[in-house]
Amino acid sequence: MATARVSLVAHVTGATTALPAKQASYTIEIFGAIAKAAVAIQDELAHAALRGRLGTTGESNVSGDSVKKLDDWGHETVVATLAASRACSLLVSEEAEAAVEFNVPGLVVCCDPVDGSSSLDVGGAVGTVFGIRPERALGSGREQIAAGYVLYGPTTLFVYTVGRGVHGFTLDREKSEFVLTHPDITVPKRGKVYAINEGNVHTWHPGQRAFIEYLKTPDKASGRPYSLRYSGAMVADVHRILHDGGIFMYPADMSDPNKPKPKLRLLYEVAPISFIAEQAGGRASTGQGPALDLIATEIHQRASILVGSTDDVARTEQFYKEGP
Ligand code: AFP
Repeated sequence: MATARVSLVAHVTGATTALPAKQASYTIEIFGAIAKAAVAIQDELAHAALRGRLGTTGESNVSGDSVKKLDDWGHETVVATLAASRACSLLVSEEAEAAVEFNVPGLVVCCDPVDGSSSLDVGGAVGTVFGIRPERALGSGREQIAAGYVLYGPTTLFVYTVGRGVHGFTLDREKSEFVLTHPDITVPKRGKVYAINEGNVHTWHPGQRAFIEYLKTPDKASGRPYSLRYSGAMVADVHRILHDGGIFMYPADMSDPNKPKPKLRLLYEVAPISFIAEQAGGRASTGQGPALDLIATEIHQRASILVGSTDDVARTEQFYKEGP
């Protein structure tokens, strides 16, 4: 028997029945808007070299990263579709120093429109990441009512949670519609893959260094060594981990132990990915505790993240606690 075709918006509508009515309808509209932006972004990515959309704009964003033309274009696209949804009151975007106000009642969206920019000019996989919050951008990650990411690779995948599991949808390009293909994504309890920018090893906490050494040390009984897979685009790396298990890490630079310097952004990278990981039965930590418990006090705040299989994240925390 052929299975029924379930669209993203139909699925979100079914999954948001427990939310207050207004919140549910805003959430559905926002998912529709982000899906529309994602369809446009995947098309622009596919044709970027032909449309003169590779390279940089010459500007830097608030994080000091040089802005790629596609970063800018992705931001404008998300702004336009959210504005048209009339369901988003405020957008925090990696590409805008101040939050964008839409002057309508609605929910707050925190978004990195095109994450993994270093892969753009080489045709690598990149993503869109977002979290949705009820009233304010700042506060704990546990205030999020929804989160998701879009992975632009050989196929375009939309993965989301509203606190009722994690579900994945593949873009049917002919119909410009996301269709359910990966229901109930569950992270294996333990994996065989780690993802980290190992070039930064000399800046890590000693426990972090010892953990990576542990993963690389052969031991048949515990399935070591692990394999390293790292693309430089969090969505692509985390998606692999959610699927196959293992751990993605972006620890803080601890060159000055009194001034840890994390890199990833809390509101539109760490918090949404942590919500998704927990909902998929995995774990997300800062090394000291659950990443979702972090309280954002600034919109472009940065945070560390260790995310993936519960056993692998728990073991990293143990190394942080006990050291080498
Ligand atoms: P952008 O936000 O500039 O696109 O950077 C990507 C990213 O935030 C995340 O997606 C990657 O995992 C990480 O940075 C890669 O950083 P390194 O290049 O330092 O490994």
